[in-house]
Amino acid sequence: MLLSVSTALIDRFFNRDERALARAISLVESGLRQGQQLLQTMRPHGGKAVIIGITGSPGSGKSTLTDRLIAVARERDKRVAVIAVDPTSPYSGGAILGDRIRMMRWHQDENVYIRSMATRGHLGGLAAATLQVVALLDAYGFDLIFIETVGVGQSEVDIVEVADSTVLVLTPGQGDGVQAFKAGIMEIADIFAINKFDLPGGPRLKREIQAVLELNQWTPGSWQPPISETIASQGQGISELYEHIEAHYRHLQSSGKLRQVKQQRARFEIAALITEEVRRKVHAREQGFIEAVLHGQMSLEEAVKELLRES
Ligand SMILES: Nc1nc2c(ncn2[C@@H]2O[C@H](COP(=O)(O)OP(=O)(O)OP(=O)(O)O)[C@@H](O)[C@H]2O)c(=O)[nH]1
Ligand SMILES: [Mg+2]
Repeated sequence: MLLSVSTALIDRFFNRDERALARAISLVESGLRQGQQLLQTMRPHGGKAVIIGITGSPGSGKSTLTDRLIAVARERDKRVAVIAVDPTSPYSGGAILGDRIRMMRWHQDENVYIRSMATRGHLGGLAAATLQVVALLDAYGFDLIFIETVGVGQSEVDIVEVADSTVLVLTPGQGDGVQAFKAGIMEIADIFAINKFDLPGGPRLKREIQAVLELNQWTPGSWQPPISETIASQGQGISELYEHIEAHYRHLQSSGKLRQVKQQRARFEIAALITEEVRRKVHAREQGFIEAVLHGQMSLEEAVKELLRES
């Protein structure tokens, strides 16, 4: 039997009942039909939130920065949600607990919502699930949604694909600048935050980033990524970082790029679901089909066509 979502849940959601939000998120995360129905009901009410990706290596201070950014946002009376994508990396074993404790102080504030996402068992993968949760948080009425995730490219959520603005957090003295350059992740930053500026090597890292940025050809009206110097643990440089985020959003609006970013997000979400669907189909195919491909009786192209044809 196909259960439909109760109208009571929807009413409570729109009345900003946090438990209804949590329930809605669980339903969406579960990948059940009900979750998708719910999402469909909520989605038209969204589209207003600013989505900010916070990324950088493990331990660079992303959670501490996010916590400080929440404080600035609350001073400005913004409603804030944070999605902490559970790191899969072995270094970050205790990170989730750390994040919880750090951000615990927001527990009593009904305008702050913090949620971590587990890395497994999502319809369409973690990236799609994260986006679906973002859509719910947006519809619920959060003004700012932060997504914290470790690394770029290799990570399960490609933050560039999903955020309006990406803040790349680098730290001095660990060759972070060089590594970021080598890994080709400099381009993903709309804003740089050199965190732990209290440690030696901050100015040097800043010069390295500037040198790389200068290699780019700037056309009039293009966005030049600003570099913030922050000491998140002491709350320094945070307002400036916040202002850079606001400025970038204004740039997206005035240049018409915001629309492109949103379209890109929808594309990503659709593609993630298709990928998952196709993967499921491939794994469900009988041995004969797979053997035919293996022994060259059926070309890869034919196999793909056949899989895509069946619905
Ligand atoms: N010296 C110094 N330490 C900092 C600064 N910001 C954060 N830290 C410390 O760095 C450690 C890691 O901070 P987190 O905010 O947990 O870093 P993270 O990037 O969220 O870490 P993961 O989620 O595990 O990748 C903590 O012990 C912080 O107190 C800073 O500006 N200076
Ligand atoms: Mg963290």
